[in-house]
Amino acid sequence: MELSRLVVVSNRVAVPDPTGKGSAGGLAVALREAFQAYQGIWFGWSGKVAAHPSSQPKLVDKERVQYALMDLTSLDRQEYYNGFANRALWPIMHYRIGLSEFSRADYAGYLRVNRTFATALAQMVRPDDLVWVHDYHLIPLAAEMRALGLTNRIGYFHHIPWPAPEVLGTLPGSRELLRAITDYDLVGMQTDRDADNLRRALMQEFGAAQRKADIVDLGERQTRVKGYPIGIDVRGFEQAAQRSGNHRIVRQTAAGLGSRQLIIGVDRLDYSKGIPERMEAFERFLIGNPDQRGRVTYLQITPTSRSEVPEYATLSRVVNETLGRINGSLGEPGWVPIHYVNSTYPRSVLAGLHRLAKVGLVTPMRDGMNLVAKEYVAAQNPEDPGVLVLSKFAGAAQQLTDALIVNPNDKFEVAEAIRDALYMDRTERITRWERMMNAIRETDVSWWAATFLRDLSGNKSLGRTRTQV
Ligand code: GDG
Repeated sequence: MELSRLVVVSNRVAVPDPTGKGSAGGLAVALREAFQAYQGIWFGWSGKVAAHPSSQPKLVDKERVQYALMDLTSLDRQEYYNGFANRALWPIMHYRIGLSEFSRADYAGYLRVNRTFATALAQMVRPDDLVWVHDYHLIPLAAEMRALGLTNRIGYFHHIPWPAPEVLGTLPGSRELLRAITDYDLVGMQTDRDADNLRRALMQEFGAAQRKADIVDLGERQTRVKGYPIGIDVRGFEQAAQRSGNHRIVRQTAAGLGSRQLIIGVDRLDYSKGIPERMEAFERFLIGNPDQRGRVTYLQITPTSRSEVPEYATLSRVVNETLGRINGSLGEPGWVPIHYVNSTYPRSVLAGLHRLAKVGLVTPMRDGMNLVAKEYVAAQNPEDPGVLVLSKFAGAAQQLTDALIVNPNDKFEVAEAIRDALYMDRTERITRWERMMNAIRETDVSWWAATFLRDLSGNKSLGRTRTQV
């Protein structure tokens, strides 16, 4: 009998680069081990646009994994990716109703790309394969696969928040998306609160019953909806931080600091991350604590992202204005309060910079999990760890309760937390850090992938009627 294979589907596919170096993203690290247990396929968009893309993926075989890469048309990219996924769904999922721009054409493009992917997948997937779909770009994928007659076990993991039903309900098409999500056997969320939001929406919209704690019953089908907090490669990040002293950038940063304390923020340029709000909180801290001027430096590392989406261009302007104003009004010759860089650094450099920083500022307005919070903790020196200031609206706050938890909408509160972090004594820092480190070790990325896949593969008893597709 052939063993079941793992078929992963995500918007973008991380093909290992030929040098083997590359900066492996979280998902690639997470799946590396899963792909050692199961032989597999990783299917998704190549990131490329073509005038007449093939309906078949380009196949690349590497290290037991077959990467299956689809090109899109530029209209697909516009409607499916920039449009519905990133201009309509992303803001709604992050509770930003006012920023959500719905367009029927974009929604049609989103469904079209999901159908194209399902059609290509249907030709590759064997009956016993486990299919694991990732993120909001691909919510209707299982429904499209079922329509083509596939009865495989299909799981979905949602990397971003799932909002309260009242918020999701403002999005045209949300009822259809909810219907489509019930075509998955297992739906994973970052937190129990997100899972609860989805279960409540299904119950309200379709009168579904809750059979067990995490199983929603719609009569002919049952879907398990459960929290699986994503983790990081704790050991790998810890080791990278320990060895990071050799990196030029880390050494130069340490030398440039002298006796100043470093505060760090690392986020994609995204309005969900609360970057201008955080800069204003730091400004408030400097105004309230004039003795700290010239004694701290806040380094904000922010690779640009989604620059074709208008709201991101606006954010870029706002960040630059806020930064310029604060540095102009509070800076002095020889001291720049905020260093802001848009470069992308190797993970080993990030790990080293986190280790140098006495305070990690992770203050998103909303975040599914936020891996940076966990990376900051993993990078610390156990003898003299820094302090994490963490937004209550990051999924990570459910686990890292020993961080200084703040409401990012209150810059006075964040400013006080920065102060408390800088003045915290070493014994308290160590106690808090040890508890956080235990939490992230217990639920590291291997645990996450293995737990999800165990539940997905053991899910047969849920009783989807295989003929009703
Ligand atoms: C989504 C959800 C959820 C950042 N700058 C550089 C760099 N990064 C890395 C970080 C971290 C990753 O990117 C970002 O992950 P986050 O979790 O912080 O945020 P999103 O990108 O929004 O991710 C989020 C996540 O999915 C996983 O499920 O936690 O809530 O929004 O690993 O270190 N990496 C490198 N150079 C950089 O300059 N190499």
